[in-house]
Amino acid sequence: LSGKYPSQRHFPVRPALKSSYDVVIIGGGGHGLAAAYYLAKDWGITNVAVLEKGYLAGGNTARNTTIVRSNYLTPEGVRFYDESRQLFSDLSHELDYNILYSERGHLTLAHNDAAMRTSRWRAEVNKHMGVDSELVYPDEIAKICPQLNLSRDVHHPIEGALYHPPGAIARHDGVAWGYAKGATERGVELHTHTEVTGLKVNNDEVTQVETDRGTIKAGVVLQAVAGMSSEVARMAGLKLPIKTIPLQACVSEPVKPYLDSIVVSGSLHTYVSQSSRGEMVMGSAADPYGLYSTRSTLEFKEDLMMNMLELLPCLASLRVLRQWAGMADMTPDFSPVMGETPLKNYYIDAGWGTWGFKATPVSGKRMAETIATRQVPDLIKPFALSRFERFAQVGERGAASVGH
Ligand code: FAD
Ligand code: PYC
Repeated sequence: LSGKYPSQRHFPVRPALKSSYDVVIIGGGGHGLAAAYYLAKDWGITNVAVLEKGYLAGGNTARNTTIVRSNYLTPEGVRFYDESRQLFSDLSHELDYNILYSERGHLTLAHNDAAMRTSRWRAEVNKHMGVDSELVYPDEIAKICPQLNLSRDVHHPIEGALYHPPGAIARHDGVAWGYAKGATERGVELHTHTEVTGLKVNNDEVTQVETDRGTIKAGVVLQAVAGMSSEVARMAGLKLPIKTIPLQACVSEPVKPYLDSIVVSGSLHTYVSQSSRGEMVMGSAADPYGLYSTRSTLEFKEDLMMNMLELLPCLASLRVLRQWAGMADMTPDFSPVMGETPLKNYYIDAGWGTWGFKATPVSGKRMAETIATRQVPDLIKPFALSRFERFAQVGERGAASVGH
């Protein structure tokens, strides 16, 4: 590693903070970094600073279970997440960075009539929108995922499933690092360990961004801070319909490739996939209380394993290697908040709750377009903050993989 990058392999050393930028992005997670990348690449806007209070992408991007799918419930949601899935499938090539994108097939198990009905509903909406999803029954499930326990002699027998062949996983850090590398190579400045502590507002515009390294001016500000969305928006005088709730996950010790499919049971509050390095990546329902904390609990692990072992008894002898939590910014309709705010130069990318990793490419691309053109693209118009005043919610609760 010679002269150009003396102490870091992928990224330039953190520069001094300038007094002003055309665009300031608050939050150096996948979404903020993707927006910076597309601003530079698609629109030639490179006088951009990404401000990240911790280390690069150490928030929910580092903590998620990397499931990518577009089997949503509403046409607005399906269209949006499918654009992201398509961007994901070519992202290693786009970024010249291997994100280990791996199509596995995604099974959402149904254990009762209500879940079968929602699965059928999702399958029909998906097919209508050109997305590959189908309702399958136990004989087909046995062929897709022979590891599953399809016995009727359990608490909650599997009645069927929504099968979504393009469902995939990816290397979460790789996605953030690839976008960061692509952005900095084009001139974007990355300021890690730089916390935004205040926002000065004058005449419906943000005039100054205060940080623990000094104050800067910005032509446009984008907030992309996930679990801290309400707190940062409050600095700009905005109140969001968002509640922050911890979501926990864990991984097992790594084993040889064993489980191809991504398996989700909303009713049993359990999901699992096997990562490219062999760990079983497992999660459960969101914690039952709002909290700004990334501590993890024994209760989570016990509840998860109780149900997991009913679905996949073969995992019984695996040991848990790591456990952690992230902070999910939950909206009432389980859809994101994207686009304009009542402030003229302040844009928002929030409300990603338990579902936003899969949206990293599309949110970055479409928020960059919004900032560059000052026009909200049709694709993200349904997710405007103003929908909560217009009674125009985009209800995706039935397609959230984890219970809430
Ligand atoms: P983040 O990666 O959290 O980035 C926001 C950044 O803002 C953070 O790095 C934070 O440090 C920074 N920040 C906050 N405040 C400030 C400040 N004042 N100044 C400067 N910086 C600040 N989604 C899926 O699609 N599929 C999944 O399988 C999935 N599984 C999940 C599992 C778990 C356990 C969790 C917690 C979430 C999961 N999600 C999943 C949701 C997904 O992780 C998030 O929606 C997504 O990562 C949000 O990305 P982001 O870039 O907006 O946020
Ligand atoms: O959105 O698919 C998802 C998901 C799975 C686990 C957490 N989120």
